[in-house]
Order: sequence, then structure tokens, then C-alpha cells
Amino acid sequence: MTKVITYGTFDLLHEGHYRLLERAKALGDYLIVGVTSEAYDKARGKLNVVDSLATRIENVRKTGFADEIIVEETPGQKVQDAQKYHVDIFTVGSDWTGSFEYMKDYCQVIYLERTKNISSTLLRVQNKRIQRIGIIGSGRIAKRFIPEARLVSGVSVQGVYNPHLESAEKFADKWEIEAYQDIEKFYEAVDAVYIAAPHETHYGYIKSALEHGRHVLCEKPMVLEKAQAEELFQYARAHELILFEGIKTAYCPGFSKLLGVACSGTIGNIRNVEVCFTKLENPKSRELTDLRYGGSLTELGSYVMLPILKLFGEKYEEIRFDVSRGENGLDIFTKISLVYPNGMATATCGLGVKSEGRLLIAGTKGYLVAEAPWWKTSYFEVHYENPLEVEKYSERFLGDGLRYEISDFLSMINGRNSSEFKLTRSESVALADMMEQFLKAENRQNIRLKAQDIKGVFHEDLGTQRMQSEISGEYAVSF
Ligand code: C2G
Repeated sequence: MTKVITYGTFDLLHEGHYRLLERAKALGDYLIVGVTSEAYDKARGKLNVVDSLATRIENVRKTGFADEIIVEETPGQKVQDAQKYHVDIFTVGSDWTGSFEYMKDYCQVIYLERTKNISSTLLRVQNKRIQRIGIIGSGRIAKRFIPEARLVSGVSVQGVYNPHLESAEKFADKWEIEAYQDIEKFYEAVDAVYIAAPHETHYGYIKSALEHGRHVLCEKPMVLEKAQAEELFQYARAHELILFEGIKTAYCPGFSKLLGVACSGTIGNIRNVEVCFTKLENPKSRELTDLRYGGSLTELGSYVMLPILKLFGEKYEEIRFDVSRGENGLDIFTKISLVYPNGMATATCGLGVKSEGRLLIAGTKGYLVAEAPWWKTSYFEVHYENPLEVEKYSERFLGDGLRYEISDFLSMINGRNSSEFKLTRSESVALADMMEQFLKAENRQNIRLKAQDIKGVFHEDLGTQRMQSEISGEYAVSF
């Protein structure tokens, strides 16, 4: 008798799970299915599991493929089970290819092709709670989205759109999803989109996705003009769609904890915020050569402005930008100084100058400090007048952190608006306003002329060319 074993959460049981179990059963005579316990899913960082363990077990039982169902409770259990049940074959979907090579010491390991398309008709009938997401853009950020999305229950990444089919196909092959060049077909296949294309294309893509009735999660900076942000939010609201700006820090649990402590009164009244995020970038990268939309502020400004907006609000009295430029005139290091009625703030970001990345919040009774990478907040301290009095706080930050924003996006779509406060619409509008003011003050037309004078490094109409050609290249800072 050939014994086969497979594992999974099997939340909101769908076609992909069903087909996996069907083929797993066909590999042998006896199928054991390990259903993950709530505690185990929590420990491995899987978010948003909706069904209880009892419901998930019952749903697996109802498929009729399992001869025996067990509960998976710990990471080391697979090895123990293989020995305990005298397993011949361990199988799991191909999204896990390579992850279970260690099981080869105990049994044969077979990765079964994952189901690419969870069909809408089946979902509508069986379960409406799974959101099919499509990705616009196929570069570095998009690449990080998929493994993170797979750890959020209730989301199925269906496909990727890129006007440049070759880039879309390369990406789709790697991640076993569909590639689309035709945007209409792409929208038909999804309920929501994640936009990970260059900044200047965001407005157009958001508008078209909303007009097709799709929810939108857009990478920061969502748009570069205040009026555009207002228009898009208004449209989304009027059509009962979710438009969500993806600044991952805003959704990470450690950052929420930090804001909670800062506002709790423990450090008194907040009077000063100093925040810095720098990342040395390749001088040839898009970020440091795109004279229209590149530079440190468009790339990192959303992160450094976030704690300031959260703590002081959107109504500053003064804003000033001080800029250090690279040879081509682009800002490689930028300082934003803000004055509020009851406080002040400086936000610093850099792609060509390195500094200490830190978030420092000073109050009338003490200060809170989070060191780099504070934007992936996992640890911070509160200090008082007495240097020996220090409170230490820590919080988990899993993987690349994108799973938190995906999970919150999903909750918003499903009508649980409990995370709306993490990055409000008016905060997103304020960010777009800040970008607009900066780009206007910079007068990028001038930079272009200066750059031509300096070195002739400017490629005529770089921005336009990029929009017309592929959107796959290097366009986002990796950190
Ligand atoms: N699956 C699939 N096609 C999909 C979605 C999932 O073939 N479109 C497969 C997965 O690869 C997995 C099984 O269905 O083999 C269960 O999927 P999940 O419930 O998402 O569980 P998972 O997080 O993949 O856990 O110890 C747990 C295992 O590592 C798998």
C-alpha cells in the first residue's frame, strides 16, 4: 500500500485545494492530510485565516479524498509524521518547490503544479470571500508581493499585466501565474489589482482599474498630485471600491504599537520628530537617472513623512525642502522641515548620501527612539530624564512585511474597515500634496536643462519612453 501525506491550511476551501487533494490521493492508495492548527499558522506568519480548524477539517473531509486527517501543530512535525505513519510520498503544491527537500531523507517528495486560476464562477458559487488579485508591473516590488500574498489567506494571485508581454511572461512563468498583455482580459480575470509600476504611471492605472470596478492597492507614492489623489478617492468611494496606498510601514504591527506608545502620554506632549531613511542606490539606477520622477524624495519621502503625519497631522504651517544634488541635478539627499502649531519635524531621505536611519520622537517627559530599520518596526525604546530608566518594546515583523498591508487591504474589501485609520485617505492626499509641492519647487524642467549643460546625461524624453515601453525594469528601491 502506498501512503501519501500532504499538508495545508485549507482555509476557505477552493478549487486549488480540491485539485491538490484529488491529485495527491491519485499518487497512492491511502491519503493522510495534515491540517494546520491556528497556533501553527500564527507561528509561521500566515495571516487572515478565516475558518476555524474544525471547519477546515470538515471541508477537507467533505472532499472525500482524505483517508485520514491529522492536525499539524509544529514545524518539525512533518519529519515525525513521515516516520510515524510510514509515509511513502510527501506532496505539496509547486508554490513550495524546493522548500521540502529535507523530507527526501524519509520519503519521496513530489511537488504538484499549483492551480493558476481560481475560476470566478466556482468562487461565486462556493465562496465569495477569496479575492483574486492581479499585479500591474513585473519588477522588483512585484516579485516580493507573491510570496507574501501566499501567506495571506483569502487572496489568490491570478496574473500579471505588463504591456511588454515578454516581461510579463518571464515573471508569470517564475511564479506560476497567468501573463496578460491585454488589459481588458486582465481586468476580467481579477477582483482587485496591485500596482507596482513606475510612479508616474500610477494615476492612469488606478483610474482605469477603478473604472473597471476593481479594488486597488497601489505602491507608494500613490500619485504625485493632490488633485489626482482627491479625484481617485472620490471616485472609489462613489463606486464603493477600495483604494489603498501601500506604504508597508503603516500596516506593520510594530509601527502601530510605536504610535500607540508615543501618543499615550508617557513621553508627554510631542514637540519634535526627527526621522531619517537612506539607502545608497546604484548611480545608474532608474531612481538616480530619471530626471523627471526620480530622486530621493519621490522614492523614500512617503516613509519619512508617515510618522510625522501620524503624530502631528496634515496641517503644518510651513514646509521647506533642502536638497543636496547629484551631478545630473537630481536630489540625492533631501531634508523636509515642517513647522506645526505645537511642534516641529524634520524628515530626511537619501539615495546618494548615507546617514543614520532613525526615528526620534521628543516629548515634554521623555523621548521614543527606533533605530534602522524603523520602517520595518520590530523594536523601539522610551527614554526619560534619568538615563537608567529605559522601557523596551518589541513586536514581530514577518518576512518582507507586505503581508500586513495585503491583509488589511483584504479586510477593507470585505467590509471590515478596522484598519482604515492606519493610513487615512486624507493622509494619502497630504502625501501627494507634499510630492507635488516638492516637484514644483524643484522645477524639473530646469533640472533637465542643467543636466544637459553638465554632462549630457539626460536621455531625451526618458519619462515618456519608459511609459511607452516595458514597465518591468528596476524601478523601486530595494530595502
Ligand atoms: N494550492 C494549489 N493551488 C492553489 C492554492 C493552493 O495547488 N491555487 C495547494 C498548496 O500548494 C498546498 C495546498 O493547496 O499544497 C494547501 O494550500 P494552503 O491551504 O494555502 O496551505 P499552505 O500554506 O500552502 O501550507 O505545512 C503546511 C504546508 O506547508 C502547506
